[in-house]
Amino acid sequence: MPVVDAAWQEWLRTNAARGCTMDSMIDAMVQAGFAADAAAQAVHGAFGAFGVVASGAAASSVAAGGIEAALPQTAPGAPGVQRTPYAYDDGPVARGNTIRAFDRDVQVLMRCERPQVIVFANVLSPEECDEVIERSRHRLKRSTIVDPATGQEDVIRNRTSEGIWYQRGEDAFIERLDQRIASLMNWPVENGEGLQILHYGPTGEYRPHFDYFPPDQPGSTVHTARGGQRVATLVIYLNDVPDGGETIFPEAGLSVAAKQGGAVYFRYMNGQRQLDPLTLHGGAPVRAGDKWIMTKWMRERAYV
Ligand code: PD2
Ligand code: ZN
Repeated sequence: MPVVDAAWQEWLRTNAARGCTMDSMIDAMVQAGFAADAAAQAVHGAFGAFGVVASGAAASSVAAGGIEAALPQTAPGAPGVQRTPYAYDDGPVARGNTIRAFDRDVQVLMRCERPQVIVFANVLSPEECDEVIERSRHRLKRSTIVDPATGQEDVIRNRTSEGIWYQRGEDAFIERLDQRIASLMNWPVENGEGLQILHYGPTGEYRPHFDYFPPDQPGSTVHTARGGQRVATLVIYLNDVPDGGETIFPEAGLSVAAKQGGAVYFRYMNGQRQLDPLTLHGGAPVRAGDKWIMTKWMRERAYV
């Protein structure tokens, strides 16, 4: 069984401060191999230690089937203070079962409304996936994560993968992928960060987290200064993972299998600039083979 080491303590602290529910954190720890009572004890300790207000009403409404997203929103400067529930407005992605995305027809396999998640097939061809992998294989570096307190990027054990970034429009091939992805997400190409390629080996994982920058943490300012907050993510799978490696949404009970050329989209900022805590998500441990993904994060404004 794993132990609550320094990396887990950091995970407990940041997720409690970001407004995650106790239930979701206990679930994530149990998925990672902790006994339920040990997970509950660690999570309760984190909420006590960091003075975060847990909302029993929020947790029970989700357990009862998620009728409304009544999870606490975190007010700037006041972690865990309950604000209004996240309001689900219409997202930008086109309706229909097939979406013409710049130069390619993309199939919609599944849509979830709360949280807003869409699963696609055929975003990239197998040849394009292989080309991205081959271009990236020799340039990988151990992935980093943003420390919410300082805004600095650190290598930490919550994310066991290696990655590289491609600048937006870096060459004709990347430019075409940027255009297709922006068209599919129906968001300006200028608002996109560069594409990030990640490789996970056997057992590699990315523990549950939010892609948005926590609004109440001082370290976020340096990131939101360029283009504002992140609003939505597209994770594209570049290979088939034989076992494990799903993208998981523990609050929603959703799991998306990694199939080559397919993708998962999720949107977490609405028109009122609220952030959706149900988009807590992670990359489950790879149980066989390895896993390659390409990620696009979209911002509120042009990312320069
Ligand atoms: O590898 C994934 O499935 C995954 C899951 C959650 C990647 C990311 N987040 C990410 O790159 O933000
Ligand atoms: Zn993520």
